[in-house]
Amino acid sequence: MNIQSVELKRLALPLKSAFETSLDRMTSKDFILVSVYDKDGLVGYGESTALASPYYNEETTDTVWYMLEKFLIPLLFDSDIQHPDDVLKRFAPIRGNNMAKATLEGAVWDLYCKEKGVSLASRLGGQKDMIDVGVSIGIEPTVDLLLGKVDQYLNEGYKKIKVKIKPGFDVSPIRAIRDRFGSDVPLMADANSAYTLKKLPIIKELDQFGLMMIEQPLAHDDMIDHAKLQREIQTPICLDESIHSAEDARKAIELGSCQIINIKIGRVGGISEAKKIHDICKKKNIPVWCGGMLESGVGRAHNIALTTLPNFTIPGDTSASNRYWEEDIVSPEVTLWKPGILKVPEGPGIGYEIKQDTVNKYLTHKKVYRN
Ligand code: OSB
Ligand code: MG
Repeated sequence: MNIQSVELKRLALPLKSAFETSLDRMTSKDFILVSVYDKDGLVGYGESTALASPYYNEETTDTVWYMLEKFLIPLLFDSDIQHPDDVLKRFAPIRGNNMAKATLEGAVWDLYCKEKGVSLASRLGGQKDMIDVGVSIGIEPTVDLLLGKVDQYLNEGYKKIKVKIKPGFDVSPIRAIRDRFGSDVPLMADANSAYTLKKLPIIKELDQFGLMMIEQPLAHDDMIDHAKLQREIQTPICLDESIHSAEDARKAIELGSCQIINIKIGRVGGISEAKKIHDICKKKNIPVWCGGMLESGVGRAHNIALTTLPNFTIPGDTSASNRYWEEDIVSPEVTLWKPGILKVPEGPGIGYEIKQDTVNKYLTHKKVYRN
């Protein structure tokens, strides 16, 4: 592919409103935008999905920058890359740091598709020209404020309402949503690992609400207790934090730890690995959906392309730009085409342009590396 240079830009993009989980409270997204240039001046874009603090997983925006500069960019420059799948193979000797790896790999996928003049979605084998999407709502200060947000997003047509829960903010908000909006609302809860099997009675109460699924109720590194829990409840368990690779997915399915998997490109180390997980789950009849990490339009564009694969049968967390930002860094912004539906862009690569003036407005740090 003749990669000539890599540029890292660190941005701090303010969220419209704070996003709180059982782990953390975020008011802006601090991330790295990576641009990979080839000899013809074509450019591929990627975005780091790590958060500023190591509470969701062990990576942070600082560790991603460090890994890119110290190890991953030098490895990319080591010799020519023929295909984006080669990137993760080359990174394989480095343990972990999946979000750092995926940042660069995503940019190489975009560049590769632009060189071929095809969209990322079609190159991955995607067959949809539109995707159903949902919305992930953080823990709100009161149940009333949460109900207001649910109302707003249902009016916008989002096809899945995911609410964050934690001990002390679980049964009451879920009951309130069911009481106000009825049992037909496609509703799920994400605990971000906030429970243990000692809280089984609470989880059994949640089991009464006909939720689509409960996401990552137990420890981030557990598969055994999730399997025990799945045997105790009807609601499907969906794993997020526990799945870092296709091998993890295989083991979780074999153990019965989940019935659904949330695929996040960053968490699993890139698009090539995400596609492998998709394929394994498809074979085993485990539906998947695309999770999110409050990405800007660049990360969302990669998520949209991935979601066009056939086993993404459950609406993901890829919401429109205006759910997160006053101003996104892509043009056109990600907007709902019809209620709860995003159109898959047809242009080459990720199919969105970058608004450089907006990037520069939120830029905090920048560096260029030459091959
Ligand atoms: O657990 O899925 C999660 C955001 C940050 C960290 C973890 C999670 C999330 C989300 C947001 O749920 C999904 C999105 O809208 O990007
Ligand atoms: Mg989650």
